[in-house]
This record gives sequence, C-alpha cells and structure tokens, in this order.
Amino acid sequence: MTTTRITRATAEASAAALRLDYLSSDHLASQPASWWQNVLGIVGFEKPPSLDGVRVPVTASMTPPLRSNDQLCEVWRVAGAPVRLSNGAARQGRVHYRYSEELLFGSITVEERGVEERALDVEGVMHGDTDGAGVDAGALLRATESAYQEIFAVLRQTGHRHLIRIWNYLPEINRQADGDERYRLFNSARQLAFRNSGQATVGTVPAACALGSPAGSPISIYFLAAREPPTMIENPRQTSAYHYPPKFGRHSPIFSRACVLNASAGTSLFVSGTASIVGHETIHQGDVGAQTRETMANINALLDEANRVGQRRFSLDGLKFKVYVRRPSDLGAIEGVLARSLRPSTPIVYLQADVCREDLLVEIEATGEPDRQVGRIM
Ligand code: 3EB
Repeated sequence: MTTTRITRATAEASAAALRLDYLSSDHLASQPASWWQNVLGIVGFEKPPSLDGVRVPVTASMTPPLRSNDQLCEVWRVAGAPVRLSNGAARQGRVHYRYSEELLFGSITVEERGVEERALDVEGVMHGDTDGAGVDAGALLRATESAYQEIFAVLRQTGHRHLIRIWNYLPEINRQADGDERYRLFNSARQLAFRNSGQATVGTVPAACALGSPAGSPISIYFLAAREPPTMIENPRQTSAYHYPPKFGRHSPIFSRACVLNASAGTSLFVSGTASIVGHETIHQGDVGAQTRETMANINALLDEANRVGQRRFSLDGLKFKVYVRRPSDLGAIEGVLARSLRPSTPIVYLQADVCREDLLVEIEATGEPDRQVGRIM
C-alpha cells in the first residue's frame, strides 16, 4: 500500500501544472532568458507582441482589446515540477509549436489570398461537398482545411494526439461569400478536415471558439493538445453543437461545450465560447444584458456538469474570462451584468469581435483551475 501511495504522490507532484496568465508585453519583454524556459506560447490580442529573440510560438487573435491599454498577452506556461520543454519554437509546415511531455501549444496563421496555388492537393478532398463554391468561398475552404490538416499532422508527429482546446479567428466571419456565410463555410471545411484526418466528429471533439477579426487579417488558429484524453463536457441546457440542425449550416460546428484535463495539475477546465443559446436557438435577440445573463447561466450549467462527472470541484472563482463584444457600445452593459456574478478580482479581458451568429451580441469563454480542496491529505 505504501508503495502505491508514494507512486501516486510522485506522479502528481511531477505532473506539469498548466498555467494561464494575462501579462503586458512590456512585462514579457523585460523577462530574462530563464523565465522563458517554461513558456509554451504567447498570444497577443490586436497583433502579435514584438518580443525580440524569443524562441517560443508567438501569435495573435487579431481581436482588438476594449479596456486595457497596456498590450496584454495571453501567456501559457507549465509550472511547478521541473519541466522539460521541447527546444524553442519548432515548426512543421506553417504550425509553430512547443511542448512538454503532457501538453502541446501550437499556432498557425494563414492568408486566404494565394491559398489556391499552395493547396491544390486538397482539391480531391473538397470535391463533392463544396463543388460549385466560388473563388472567394474556395479560398476560405482550402485555407481552413489545410490549416487543420497541418495541425493534425503535428499532433501525430509529437504524439499529443488529443486536441483539447482550439481558438479560431477568421476575418469577416459573418460576411457572405458566394452565397454562404463565411462561418458556415469554415464549419464545412473544419468538419471535412476532422473526417479526413480520422478524427471523431461527435463526442470526443475539442472545446473551441470561433470569432470574427477585422477584414484583411489572416485566419489565426491556436490550440492546446495533450497526450492523454480529456473528459468532454456537454451542457444539458444546449443541443450539442455537433448535433445542430441543418438550418445553422450544411455541416455542424465541431466542438464540445467544455473539457477537463485529467493528468494535469493547475489550469484544467476549458469552457468553450459560450453564448445566449438555449437548445439550439439564440434567445434574447437585441438585448445584450439578457444575453450576458443567459451566457452566464450556460457557464454555470457547465460548471455543474463538470462537477457532476469529475472528481474535482470547479467554481466561477477559479476561472479567467475572455469576453467577445460585437458592438463596443455594449461594453458597459456587459460589465454591469458580470459585476453581479463575478468577484471584482476576477481576471476578465474584453475584446471586440464579431460572434458567429449575427444575432449574438456577446460570447464568453473561461479557463481555470479547480477549487483548492480543503483538508486534502497529500
Ligand atoms: C454556439 O454556441 C456559439 O464554431 O467553434 C461557440 C463556441 C460558438 C465554438 C465554434 C462556435 C464555436 O454555437 C458559437
């Protein structure tokens, strides 16, 4: 018995503690080389931060921040036990990545222009499902398809086969392209890429979000993957996105409502982009306050569900939030609602982004740690 206990304690102590922080680019630029040893990746908001000589993946969501003026960045690290990360930022195709034994961070940006020449090899893949798509739609389809294929190729290569969370930012997400909304085209290409890479398209699919960035931005995608499978969480108040009816697009969006990392200490709950949707319908059209309250009801339902299926206990207090606001003039109303449900010390980043349904005014994602267990014997 003693042996078992020691083995388990050792395993837990050596588990990499994934950690998320929002730090200013000035703060990052002033860190010594040693500080970067356990950094998996950096995500700027409006644009990638300029960090000279830094050898980790650095990307940006291209979504302008609405409140902070100190160039915040999203910083992913593994902390705690002595961790060994892969050297610097590796590259395979257009994917930049860095990893520990357990976890991998990666990013890819793709320009849609010029994609025709580069991705002719996906012609066969697209044939049938997307036949007849015009040049504009075709470029988005191919860019998305090839980005996901490259991501899955990296995960096969390093053995971090389980995509746990993926952030998708595409320019002009609600614009029509050759008679179809760009978000719906993205959904088609994403689903095809999953299928063609042998990935499940229901159930064990990653937590995700998909937001709009300004015209002229590249498609920007970043992700976390793990060697061990996470536990996927669905929201009892919502239809699973991968089962949305066809009126929301020919191919359903492929994502889970949330997931929990099993092996990792530290940050381990990933709540997908969450909005004012009950069942599969948008509710409270035109009422940003009510949409924000409904979104928080959905996040609370996901916390209940995570606590029902898992061993550890999560609450709003352990989470960090990113709030995507369609109309900057709604910011005050959204902040007012959140002030009633979250502690003043809660980290919240507000970003301007178009949400993937035209009638959604706000979308909220959350990431964080379980509550400290009281009286737990180590
Ligand atoms: C929704 O619930 C709102 O397409 O990856 C949320 C999270 C949404 C992820 C995605 C879309 C995505 O359908 C939109």
